[in-house]
Amino acid sequence: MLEENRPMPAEEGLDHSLAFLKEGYLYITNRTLGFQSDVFETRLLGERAICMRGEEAARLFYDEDKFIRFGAAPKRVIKTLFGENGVQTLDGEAHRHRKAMFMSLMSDEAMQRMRGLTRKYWEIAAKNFETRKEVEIYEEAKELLCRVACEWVGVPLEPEEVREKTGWFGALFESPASIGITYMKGRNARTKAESWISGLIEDVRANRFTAPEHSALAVISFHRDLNGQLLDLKTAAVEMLNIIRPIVAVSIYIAFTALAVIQQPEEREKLAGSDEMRLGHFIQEVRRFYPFFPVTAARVAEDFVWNGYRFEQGTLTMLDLYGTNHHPDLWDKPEKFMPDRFQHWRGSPFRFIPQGGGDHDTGHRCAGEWITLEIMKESLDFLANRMSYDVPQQDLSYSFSDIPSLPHSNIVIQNVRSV
Ligand code: HEM
Ligand code: MYR
Repeated sequence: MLEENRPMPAEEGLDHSLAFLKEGYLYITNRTLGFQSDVFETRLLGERAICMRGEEAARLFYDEDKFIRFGAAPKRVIKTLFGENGVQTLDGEAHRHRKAMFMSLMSDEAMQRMRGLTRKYWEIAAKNFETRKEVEIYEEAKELLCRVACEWVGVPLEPEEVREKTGWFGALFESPASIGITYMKGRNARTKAESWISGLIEDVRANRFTAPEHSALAVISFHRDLNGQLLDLKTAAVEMLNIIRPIVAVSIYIAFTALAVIQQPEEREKLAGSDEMRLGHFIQEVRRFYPFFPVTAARVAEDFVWNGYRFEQGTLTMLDLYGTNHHPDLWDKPEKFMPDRFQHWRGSPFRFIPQGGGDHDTGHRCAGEWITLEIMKESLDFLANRMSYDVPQQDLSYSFSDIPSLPHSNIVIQNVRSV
């Protein structure tokens, strides 16, 4: 029986932001175990905060009548990862309208183009790897995806620019949960990247540069908001970066995919025929198993009671994505890497949420989830089937405190040969 109003399990103390940074991906899980509750209250970033995990919590979190995004993302995340006034911060009609702009870019043809571009740049990269003693998969994947991303969105990129631009995009997603130099690199990268892309959008609008038809550059440059106005230049640049940056960030998944290929020889064998379904199950398990996007944040829209717990208007609320993907009630042997679990998986918008849950069009679920799958399947085929290589002794561990996490060695391979 649920009482009408029961106290939410609560962590005492003035602030637990440091514990959050220290325990990282496991901070929420650790407390749900202690409290024996998938929802608890704490204090983070100087305010009261509710943390939740699991399918029912996710269903609640994505109820737009109950939670909004305005003012939810921490300032440091806005200043590095997201940018100001981007789609992540919008609610209601304004959100749907902006989100439709993103989803209009995700046609079947656009998916196939992404797959083809990923293959093209992996083929070039693999040839290049053959000429080198060893390469770091993570660093190479970032550069490769920087080329893929720019070509896919219609942004011209000269070969000599690749290193600099890759550095900017990487800094945007490597910095949001860091302090000191790493964080400052993220801030600087945002200033530079926004200014570069704003210039390009200005050129497109003034007809000095023709964006490829149907490209993200064309669509975003000429998108009109609900009042019929073009986006201001900065916001348009923020939204361009909301596509380019996360494509480059798939490099983190590629590093973890490489780790799984190295550590799971029996699973790798099953990929030998490059069967699309097998590749698909493997990368789904990579997205479920490895820590990447830890939590997403919203604020309570209006007071309500859920399972007897009071949610007060304005309260910061974090949904644990990693913890939901490892929830023992939702997954058989959650801490084992088992791609075959996806063979009979029936799908659910709130159980498997590495890139957010709910609906792509109406909610805040990741706009790039499908292109992520295409990039990952093609990259997995290269890592498992289309290159041979040696794996020297190195530190393949990864930390649950580093956000985002990454295998410590960045995955070094040697003697690469195309097969
Ligand atoms: C939103 C994860 C790749 C574009 C999100 C959210 C997560 C996420 C967790 C927020 C969900 C929420 O707050 O409810 C990831 C991960 C990726 C990835 C782990 C792997 C690298 C991509 C790609 C794109 C993309 C390739 C390219 C278009 C977006 C956009 C949003 C978003 C535009 C905002 C959606 C909204 O607020 O409505 N992503 N994403 N992401 N993602 Fe991704
Ligand atoms: C992207 O670039 O959007 C995709 C992946 C970036 C992951 C970076 C991990 C740090 C996230 C901290 C987020 C806290 C949100 C409230």
